[in-house]
Amino acid sequence: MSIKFEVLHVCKQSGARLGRLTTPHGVFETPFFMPVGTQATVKTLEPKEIKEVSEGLILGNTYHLWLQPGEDLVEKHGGIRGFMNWDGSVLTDSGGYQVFSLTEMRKITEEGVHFKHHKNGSALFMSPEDSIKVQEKLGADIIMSFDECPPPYETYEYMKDSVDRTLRWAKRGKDALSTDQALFGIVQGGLNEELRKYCAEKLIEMDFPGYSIGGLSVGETKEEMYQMTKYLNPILPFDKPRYLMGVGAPDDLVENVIHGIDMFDCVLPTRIARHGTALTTEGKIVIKNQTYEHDMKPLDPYLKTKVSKYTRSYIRHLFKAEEMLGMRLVTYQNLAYLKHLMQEIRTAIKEDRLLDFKEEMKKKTNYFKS
Ligand code: PRF
Repeated sequence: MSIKFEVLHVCKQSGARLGRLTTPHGVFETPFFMPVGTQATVKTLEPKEIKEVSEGLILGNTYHLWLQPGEDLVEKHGGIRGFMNWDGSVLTDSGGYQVFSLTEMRKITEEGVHFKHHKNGSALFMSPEDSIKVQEKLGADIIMSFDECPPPYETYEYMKDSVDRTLRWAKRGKDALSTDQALFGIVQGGLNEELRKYCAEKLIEMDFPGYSIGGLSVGETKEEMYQMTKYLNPILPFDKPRYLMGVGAPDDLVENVIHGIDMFDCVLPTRIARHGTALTTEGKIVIKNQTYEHDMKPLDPYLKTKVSKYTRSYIRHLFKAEEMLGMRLVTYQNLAYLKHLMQEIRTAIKEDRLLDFKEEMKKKTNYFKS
């Protein structure tokens, strides 16, 4: 196993954890946020810029790279890192979630999932072993078990079968692994606490180097999500990293860190950037709005970065004129803001004042208003 994790401090006010994760490609303070680089690129940014606005870890997607350009070509470049010229760390998702969220005509069998290509409709199949073999070639430091992510309001009977299958798939993936990449188990079980506990305990018996929480932020309310991370906090091993998959809105980051989460990823900051929504220390702003037509301030007056030299007025113009630079600048800003937020969260944990920090953030921003 090629990662190391230590909890360095527990916030006396909130119970949040400050830790250190060491991978073959760096040492990272937790909790942290990973930008999403689905196709071996964080959309619009060069690796040098990704470095500036991240902690040094990104997420890649097995599903997409398997389909295009294929794992063998990526392996020929020395994995995702060599392919995209990234010298930081990479985590890959297993494809489980993408198969369920992007594709239609799925048929789940014990062996794996039959489904249609999300663009050309061709017939495809992926098993837990296939996912591991592809992830070995993609070469990430941290990889994920192949899981099923069912909708949150499925029946108990469906969820129980699904969790049992996800557990069998986790075991098969673990047995198939032939590298020292760190394979995480994924806790599923929808909104049912009993099933979540059962899933977590069975995965813990299998002894993974880290545990992911899947099946959240898939249509349930924020309160339901927070309730589940709170519930799982004392069940998951204290000394292993916990990764909440696909969650990354500013309020969700703070709330879930309080419930013991160490790692996050989400397409939200980069996706909304391309539609002109900026995340700033003052809150969310929709840059295309008329309000910004004559606004001479930078996107984020309180966070100095290389995009601070442009006015809101100019960036609004770029979006109105459909110029690509607009997307790039807001992407940079949004990731820079999340990096800054996670840094502030870590400092607040260190100083035992994360609950105070949350209250200040509630007052200063619009992130907690739904
Ligand atoms: N499983 C996997 N990846 C994921 C999820 C999941 O449940 C989610 C759900 N938020 C995001 N990404 N494998």
